[in-house]
Amino acid sequence: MIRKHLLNNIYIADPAVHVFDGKIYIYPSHDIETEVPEDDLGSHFDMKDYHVISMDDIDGKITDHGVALDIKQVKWAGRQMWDTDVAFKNGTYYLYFPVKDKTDIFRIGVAVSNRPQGPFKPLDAPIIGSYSIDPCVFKDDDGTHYMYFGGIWGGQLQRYRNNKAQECGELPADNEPALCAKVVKMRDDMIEFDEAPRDLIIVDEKGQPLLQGDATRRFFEASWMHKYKGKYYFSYSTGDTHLLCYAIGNNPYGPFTYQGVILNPVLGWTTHHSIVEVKGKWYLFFHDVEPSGVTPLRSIRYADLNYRPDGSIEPISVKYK
Ligand code: FUB
Repeated sequence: MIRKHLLNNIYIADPAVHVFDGKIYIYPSHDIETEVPEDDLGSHFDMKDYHVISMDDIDGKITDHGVALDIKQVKWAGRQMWDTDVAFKNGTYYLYFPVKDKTDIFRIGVAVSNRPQGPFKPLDAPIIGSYSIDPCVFKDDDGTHYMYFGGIWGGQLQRYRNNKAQECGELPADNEPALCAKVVKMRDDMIEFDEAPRDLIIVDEKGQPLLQGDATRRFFEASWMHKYKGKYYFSYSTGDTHLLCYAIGNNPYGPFTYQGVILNPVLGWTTHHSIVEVKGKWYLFFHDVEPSGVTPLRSIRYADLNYRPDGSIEPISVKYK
């Protein structure tokens, strides 16, 4: 079943969803009306703060907890607060957020709170060695946390190779291996990387890395990781082909083998999601622009996510009137 949109007095997108203390917390981007014209770099996504939303239960009461972090609190920030995620360790909630610094380069910052709904206090500088967008922080069963991140085009991932900024960052040619999302183990204190970010390689059914020209399967942005029956499911958006896809691996670093589509194109240019288990049932949270009808003003909804007996996911399609 695909539910209606969560809230009608605020535009929210890029849902990262977690269950903390038995309650569902949604950490979204907060879309706002803007005069900035639309372009391929996503300049029209000019967000300035984050709200935290909670749900007492699936289909339960929804609460908007208000501003949890404002760009004005972040000393090093320039503009555009994009997709965030939150992790919990030893009594502290860590909010990871990508924002452009004052030189217009995306970095990933950290803000902390002792409550899941915030407010969050940002640290003075971004994570050393961080770049690009869309952090997702996954806790493995042994308690180790890994960050998955990256996004091409406006997400600036094409500007980097081997974690170093290039003089002229360009996408690989269509017949070359696709640009990869990144995966990195978090340090014990959760505020820095514990190693250099690694390429997250997605291979096809023959074990060959997906190519850049394989636009309906290669990575674009919106990383999410979840574990199902001992396997690691990496899911992501294909961006300009508007699909949410997934690939399966045997460990947090991969390689991951491409499996298929989770969500067919929704209304709006971007598609972005998270997958969460609540009381033994699985859900896909995602956004579309059905309420507003315009690209930069998105709204979150969710659907039941069903696994087949072989562990594959039944693709979801939203039917619009
Ligand atoms: O919300 C801004 C950007 O749009 C996100 O970072 C991308 O994943 C896309 O949803």
